[in-house]
Amino acid sequence: FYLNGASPKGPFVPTQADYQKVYEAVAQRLANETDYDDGSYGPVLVRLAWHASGTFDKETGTGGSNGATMRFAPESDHGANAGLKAARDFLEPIKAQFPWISHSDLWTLGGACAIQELGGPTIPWRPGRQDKEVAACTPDGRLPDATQGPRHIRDIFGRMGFDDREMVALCGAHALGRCHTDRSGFDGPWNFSPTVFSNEFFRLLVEEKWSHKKWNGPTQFTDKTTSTLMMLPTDMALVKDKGFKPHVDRYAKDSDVFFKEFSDVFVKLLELGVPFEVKPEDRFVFKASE
Ligand code: HIF
Repeated sequence: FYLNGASPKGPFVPTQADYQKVYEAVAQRLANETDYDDGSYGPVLVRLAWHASGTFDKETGTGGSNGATMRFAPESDHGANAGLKAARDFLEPIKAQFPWISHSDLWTLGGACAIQELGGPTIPWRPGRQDKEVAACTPDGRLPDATQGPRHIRDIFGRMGFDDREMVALCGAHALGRCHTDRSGFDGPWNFSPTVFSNEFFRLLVEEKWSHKKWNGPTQFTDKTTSTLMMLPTDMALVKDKGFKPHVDRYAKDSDVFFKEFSDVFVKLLELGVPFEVKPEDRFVFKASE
């Protein structure tokens, strides 16, 4: 018996076609498992890929997607990661089907797949991440706190190596999914189509009137027109801050510009701290489902 798809001929070396098969298996499972949340695991897969990557610290080179240390406590129990077990469990049957792929590669590929399958831009992706042991778990506090303002956003994303424009572009991913009171304490979706990737997050930020939600939960904002949508304090920071606002306006106006800039910055996020052998120009562009 041979581990990880190895054969008598030697170790199994997956090709782009093998990774495309993993992509298709994730896409197929996304299409089948519609009995979850707003009808798709896509948003929570994007959140898993981001929380696996967003622990990166450029000073020490620690954290990032290389390692998939969120498999272990204490990282899996960090408050910011509440609810991500749903995403990790969703991907386990895929891991069983393709045992040669690392969890770290699978979690990031899952995020790229979800963005593409939900109608977003292509997210070119390359393999090369290796799972690490529990000792590589990152300390709590590396992921952002939604109750904070612009300085905190710059502290957290600056630590990963992003500039203002990139921070705003990333934030457009809040077009997807929703907040859950039993996970973060916040409640509701950012727009009316939480399973479609779009620039709606920016359009609504600019065009809607937002006021404090009257409730017993943490401070969040609600739209004047329907009182069903939400913005986090960190989301509102993007329109209040002079450095961020011009980019919000650009993305609200031009979906193509947002898609392009978002793709570049999400690719960068998923690759933070990974020692790749595959060159950037050889990234795989997965074919999305019809
Ligand atoms: Fe989120 N984010 N995020 N986020 N996020 C939540 C949900 C999602 C922040 C806070 C929250 C990014 C940045 C930040 C997604 C993707 C990305 C929730 C709700 C909170 C509180 C969790 C829950 O209750 O289930 C903060 C403070 C961020 C820094 C500004 C990224 C850019 C937008 C990096 C990003 O890609 C996605 C997708 C979800 C929806 C998950 C779901 O289960 O539907």
